[in-house]
Amino acid sequence: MKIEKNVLIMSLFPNEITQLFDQTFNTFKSYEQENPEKFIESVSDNIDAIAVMGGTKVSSELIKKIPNLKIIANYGVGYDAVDVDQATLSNVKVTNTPDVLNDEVADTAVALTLCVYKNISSANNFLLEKKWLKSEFPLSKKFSGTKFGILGMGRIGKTIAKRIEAFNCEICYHSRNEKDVKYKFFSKLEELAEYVDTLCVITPGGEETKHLVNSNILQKLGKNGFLINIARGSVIDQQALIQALQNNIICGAGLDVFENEPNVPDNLMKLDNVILTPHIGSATVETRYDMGKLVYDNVVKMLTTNSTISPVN
Ligand code: 8YV
Repeated sequence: MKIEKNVLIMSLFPNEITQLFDQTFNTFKSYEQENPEKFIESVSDNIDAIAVMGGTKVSSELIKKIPNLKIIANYGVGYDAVDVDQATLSNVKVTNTPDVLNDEVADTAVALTLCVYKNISSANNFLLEKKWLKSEFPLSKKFSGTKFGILGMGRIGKTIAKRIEAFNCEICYHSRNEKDVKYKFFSKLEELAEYVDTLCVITPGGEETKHLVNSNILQKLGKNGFLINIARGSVIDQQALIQALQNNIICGAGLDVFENEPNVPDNLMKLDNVILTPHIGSATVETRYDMGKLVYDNVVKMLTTNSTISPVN
């Protein structure tokens, strides 16, 4: 099926998805260009749709520059890098990729949690460096049976909770409103942090949640507490976190996202009580295909029927 519409692809998608776009539409790939901005300017009059990876900025200036734009299809559930207010003003639909990544991100949250409790990364290095020949690896901390706090009880939060139940943990959460779930609700994040052993952050990014986890919350989490972040770097005051980790104000952290990624501060990388991963929460072949397919399906639906599958505005 060929649809005579023009799609601006701003980031690298899985090959099968790029092929689908190429077969269906006229595509313009700004991420392949030496000067993406200049390239977008040269084609902007013709563009009907944007397909873009979450995290790549779609500013109000960019939206205003594309007069026929109908949809910005965001590849990711988080759409904090898209200026949704401007899109709405310009009558442009924004879509995201909810649900298809719940399992994957929840799996990553569990993996980070177990890795940081059991010190898996250091244990791996210890063996590779042949230190086992001389001594035993230091004992780590037991995770099963601890108190597990979730900041954000949305679709992914619930999927994480389901998995954590298997570890016989007491599960608690904080979110703006109490949810219809069986877990203990804390209306104040501070009180949740004080109560739990692990605080797992899975709340949307953006101005509303900026630095929600600050030095005060880290103090409350305390010297036996662990912080896991698979949401957005912006939710945590990264400087305060580094200080808390350096001074044993908290015990450790598992971080998949950072404030100015892909830049990660050296003093965070130097710590041995952290496990750091390069924003791989949803990054498997299977899940990225499903996310990419939803991006493609949203674009097709919008440009053929003027409706979408997963709108955010
Ligand atoms: C993606 C994510 O890695 O869905 C999200 O919000 O953070 C991740 O699944 C990111 O959006 C890039 O596609």
